[in-house]
Amino acid sequence: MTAQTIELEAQLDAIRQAAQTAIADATSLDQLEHLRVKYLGKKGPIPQVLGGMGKLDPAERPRIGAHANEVKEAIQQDLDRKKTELQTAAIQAQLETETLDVTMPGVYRSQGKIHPLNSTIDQVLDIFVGLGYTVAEGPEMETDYYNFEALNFLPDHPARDMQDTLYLPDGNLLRTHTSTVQIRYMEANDPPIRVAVPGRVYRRDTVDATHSAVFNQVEILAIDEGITFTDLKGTIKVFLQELFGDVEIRFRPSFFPFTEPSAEVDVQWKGRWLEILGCGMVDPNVLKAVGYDPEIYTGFAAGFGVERLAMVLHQIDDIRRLYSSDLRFLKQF
Ligand code: 2U9
Repeated sequence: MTAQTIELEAQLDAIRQAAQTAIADATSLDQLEHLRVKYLGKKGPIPQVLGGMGKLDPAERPRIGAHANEVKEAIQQDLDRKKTELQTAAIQAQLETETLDVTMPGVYRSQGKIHPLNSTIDQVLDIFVGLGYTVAEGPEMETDYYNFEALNFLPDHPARDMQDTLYLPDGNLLRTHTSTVQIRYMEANDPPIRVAVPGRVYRRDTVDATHSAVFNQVEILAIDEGITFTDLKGTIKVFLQELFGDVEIRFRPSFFPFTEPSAEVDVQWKGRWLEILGCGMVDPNVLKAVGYDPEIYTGFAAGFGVERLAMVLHQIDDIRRLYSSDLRFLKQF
């Protein structure tokens, strides 16, 4: 071995030594990357040493080449080992700072519930959707035409007194029933139709345990060729059976401007008859108003006060409980 070979080997060993110490002292992955470039990069010390091989006896060159490879591999191994070590330490540090105390009580969030009025509306609509009805909604502010005239309320008929409401300065009014929506629906659709309409309605009423000036209705309407009072009775019977179970019901004659004949329906409830809804065959004048030919089409309609149904279903004694937002009451549902 020549002195030059010995010299180059010593240089390679010195590089290995320096790299080893620097890698051992590294404290971050950034530093480690910096050392990789410094010791193993193209501009690093090893290619420089290998550049000096030109002066060597050709027989000695493979020895230096092999030694240089050993040094590179050793440095690479040091880098890999240190990298794993630093990564493990980083995870360990993160685990220590981000410990989760699974015994800590959670943040309490009270769960909202469906209001009994809304669940009653849902129940009613579910039954009619099951019978093939479409659900429709419409505006609460209405014209005299949609609320009264199209529904066969004559201008000075006393039936208007029963449904007095708030009139707005522009002549519009707050609807007294959701029948306005069926008129709009019929104007937009040709028969046959089956529609169920939920919504808020307004009346000039003195508030007490069973009356509210704002309340909710669901109304239904079915128009087709050949519909009779028998279809109305069958539909109402199925509806009340679905809602209340097996109850006895009775139809009593009544009057509404928009139906002829009209009836009110009572159910047996706690040993007495309880009025639950109004209904009837749609008056031919109402059909004419929307352009349906009453010689071809007939139909029936019915209206339910949702509060009334909810009060019966849940044994609520005062309608005002449904509007008071008292959680002691609402939490029962
Ligand atoms: C059209 C034609 C007819 C809907 C009907 C009733 C009878 C009825 C009351 C029940 C309790 C209102 O909420 S309440 O005060 N409703 O008695 N409603 S027939 O008749 C219609 C609807 C739309 C086009």
